[in-house]
Amino acid sequence: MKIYFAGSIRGGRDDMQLYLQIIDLLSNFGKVLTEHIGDQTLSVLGEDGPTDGYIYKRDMEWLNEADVVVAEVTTPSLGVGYELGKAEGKKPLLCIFRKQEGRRVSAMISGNKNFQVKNYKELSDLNQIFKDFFEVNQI
Ligand code: 6IA
Repeated sequence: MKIYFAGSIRGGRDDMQLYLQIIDLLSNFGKVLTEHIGDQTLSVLGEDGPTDGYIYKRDMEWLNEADVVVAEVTTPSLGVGYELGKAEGKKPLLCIFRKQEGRRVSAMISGNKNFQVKNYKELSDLNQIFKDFFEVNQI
């Protein structure tokens, strides 16, 4: 099972620690192709070597190769929204959103029946959400 995990980079790195833990949890269900999303050395500028063109091409290849896409959508990110749009209708998608005061998921995601959005409060809630998702979408 190849998993494409999407999370904000230039959209904001507030949840970086959490991404790291989510990637760890997802590794129990398959190979996470995008482990760098939780990379603590990656700042909001996301600059350290490869060009943006290289990153785009590599990520699109991984997205095509992935069996499923799991996106953390609490921190709004243009890149994550783009990835979700590209994958829509092609592979199973799961969006996870940390419910909190003053934040709502974009209607372009929550209003789209192709996107399964699951709310959670803390990391421990995710295990069951992932179990259910991967059970239904076994490869
Ligand atoms: O608009 P954002 O930067 O928030 O978009 C984040 C999403 O786009 C993530 O889910 C990634 O899959 C992808 N993405 C955007 N920037 C990068 C990036 N930059 N590296 C990998 N994926 C990215 C810095 C790379 C660094 C290791 C040289």
